Amino acid sequence: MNAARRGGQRDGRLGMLPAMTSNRSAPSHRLALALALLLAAPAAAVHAQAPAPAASAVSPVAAPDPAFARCLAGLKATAGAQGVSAASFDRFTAGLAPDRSVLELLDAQPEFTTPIWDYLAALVDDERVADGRAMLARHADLLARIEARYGVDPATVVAVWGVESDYGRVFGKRPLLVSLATLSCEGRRQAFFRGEFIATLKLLQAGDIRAEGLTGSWAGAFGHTQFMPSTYARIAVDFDGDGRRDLVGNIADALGSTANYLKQSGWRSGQPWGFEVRVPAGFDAAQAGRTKRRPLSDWAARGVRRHDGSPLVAGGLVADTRSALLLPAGREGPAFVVLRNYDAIYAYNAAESYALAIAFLAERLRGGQVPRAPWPTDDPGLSRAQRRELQTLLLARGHDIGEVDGMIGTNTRRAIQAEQRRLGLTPADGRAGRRILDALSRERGAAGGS
Ligand SMILES: [Ca+2]
Repeated sequence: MNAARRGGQRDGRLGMLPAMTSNRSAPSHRLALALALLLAAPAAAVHAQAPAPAASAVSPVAAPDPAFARCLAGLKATAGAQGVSAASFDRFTAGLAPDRSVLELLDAQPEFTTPIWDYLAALVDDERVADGRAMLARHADLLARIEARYGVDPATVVAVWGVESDYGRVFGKRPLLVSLATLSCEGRRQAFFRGEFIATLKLLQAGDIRAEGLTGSWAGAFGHTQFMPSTYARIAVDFDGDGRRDLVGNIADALGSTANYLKQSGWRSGQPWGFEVRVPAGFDAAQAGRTKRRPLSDWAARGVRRHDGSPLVAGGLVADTRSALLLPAGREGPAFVVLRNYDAIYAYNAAESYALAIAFLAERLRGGQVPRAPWPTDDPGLSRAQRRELQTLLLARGHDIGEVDGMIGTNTRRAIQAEQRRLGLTPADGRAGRRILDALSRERGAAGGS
């Protein structure tokens, strides 16, 4: 559902800022929010000192802004042709002024890359598992009705919710219409964002959502499920039957719509997303990849086994079940065979790290554990609790990193880098990993004991 987020990630490394993809051609979605949560206050902080984008020669102080006003007038005509009344348009755009900081985000290049194990350590941590189990219990009846209608199991639906908005805690802070109007009138994706802006106006006019306090990610994903507006228009359902499709204020609608999205993306009821496997010595890594699909029996013939040693073709799966093999961190890391339901999750947000986070979180919500094989690193990633612990240690060392929020932003990275240099740790890359956390913890423990 969201179209705009998620960084392109290859070879187990994740770009920090989203590449834009079309919602239509690739029903992708919104991971920017998750990324922003994890990786930092990315852009605003990172690019605060960047030169102003060349495109905006206009003053950011938007008193009378004739170019923007002309653009809005054009949008009014286009929206009118699509059924948005003049009265609605005027009402929802009254006083609208551009916020050009979103243009910097649109053009931002990733400043850091993040290993997949860092991404997963924060998205699938003990807190999110505990919170998710609480949600499974609290909404058990609702989730059972959703499963009955769409065939998607409760753990998967709740896992998407947990990754998208931390179970409704984080919707994005930017006024939605401001961001979308700005991106509709300036920058390099105007045609795409005009569609999203008009889709938002239609949702407002229909009464599905309310304009007051409507916020989202800088690129326009919003609500519990972080759908882009056009995805919302296409996929959202009024699950509680009150006449509105409300993915901002109504959990039943939000979770029902998540399940509807997965169903529309080809979800197979009763099938797993996939499972962890072992590949034989000498396995050709070039065979791996989500789109290199083969019958399950082909992988078995190549010596691939489930991680527990049992055969691939089992548990309701048949020899010609379509499947692909993933090596998210290369041959030295965990391996997975994935099925159609993995593709359905991937459709929600086209990033491998994102789809794996959903799959792994769902697995843990069911009481399982994945992956069992270790990631190929001697400096593992940190949970959000560990990130907060690291930030607390950095504050105690006198670094000005703002508040302890578990988000690794530019200031935290710089502080980590300074500490890595002081302690002689290499590489001094500013990455928040176990090694720097342990080193600072030990040091403080020793200081406290003396
Ligand atoms: Ca409703």
